[in-house]
Amino acid sequence: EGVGPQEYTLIKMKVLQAPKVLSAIKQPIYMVAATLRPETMYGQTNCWLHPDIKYIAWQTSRNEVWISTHRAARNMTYQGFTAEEGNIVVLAELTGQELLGTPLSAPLTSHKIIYTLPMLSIKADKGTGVVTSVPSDSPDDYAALLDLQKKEAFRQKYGLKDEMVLPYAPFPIIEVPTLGNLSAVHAYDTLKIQSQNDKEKLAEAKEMCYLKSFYDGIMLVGEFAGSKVQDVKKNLQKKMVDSNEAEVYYE
Ligand code: A2H
Repeated sequence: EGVGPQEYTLIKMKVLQAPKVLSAIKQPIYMVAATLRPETMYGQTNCWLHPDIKYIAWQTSRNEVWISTHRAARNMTYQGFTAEEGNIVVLAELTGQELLGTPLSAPLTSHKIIYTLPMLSIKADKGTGVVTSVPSDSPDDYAALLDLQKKEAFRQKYGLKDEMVLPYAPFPIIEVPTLGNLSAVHAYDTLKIQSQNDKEKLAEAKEMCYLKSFYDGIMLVGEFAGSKVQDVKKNLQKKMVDSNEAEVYYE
């Protein structure tokens, strides 16, 4: 990591039907996912949580309840997200496992409903512990989604219904010269990746895609279709922030 804080876009993914543990909460509830790629939100197919990580539902300063790790909530209380600086009002504590299969609505994606699914490589000490999934452009996301789609036993282990997983294929949102319009799928296939556990190859795939997509990627969808990714990243971040679908977060 470089010096100084990293800027993330926090994507607000609205809980459409709260699991029982959260049923006492009457305010709108959001899972907040930290991303470096706000321009890819057109391609969201699901939200990732780690089954064993502890999350909290906490009170923000604006009649909304957010779900993240405690660590992220603490950082956010120093960035104006709570009524009182440094003070977290915890409404519930839960594991990722308890939140799996929750239906959400997320900005920009063409899917009306997406679901929370398990990803085992999520780190508790980065971002919010909530990760939005864009399998067209993130090799990690594609690998984890394919694992769930290929293995019925894996879906069953986490109590997931087929309809939460099987209909969600990656779809083209960014054209990357030499990698095509599904760059993550291209990298996955080229490197013959087998699963989300293929750490080394996934790191290679990320390298293959990341900078090329940032510098040479062209948007294929949305109001900035035809523009370069690097020219519209900020505009798309601002558009979501202005419509209360995202925030800027530092850590
Ligand atoms: B990115 P950096 Cl399309 N654990 O968003 C594991 N991964 C996490 C995480 C956590 N706790 N928090 C965030 N991330 C992911 C989109 C995306 C991302 C695309 C392509 C590449 C990419 C959709 N997923 O990241 O270590 C999030 O996934 C490749 C680096 O802070 C976030 O952006 O650099 C990125 O990793 C942040 O990683």
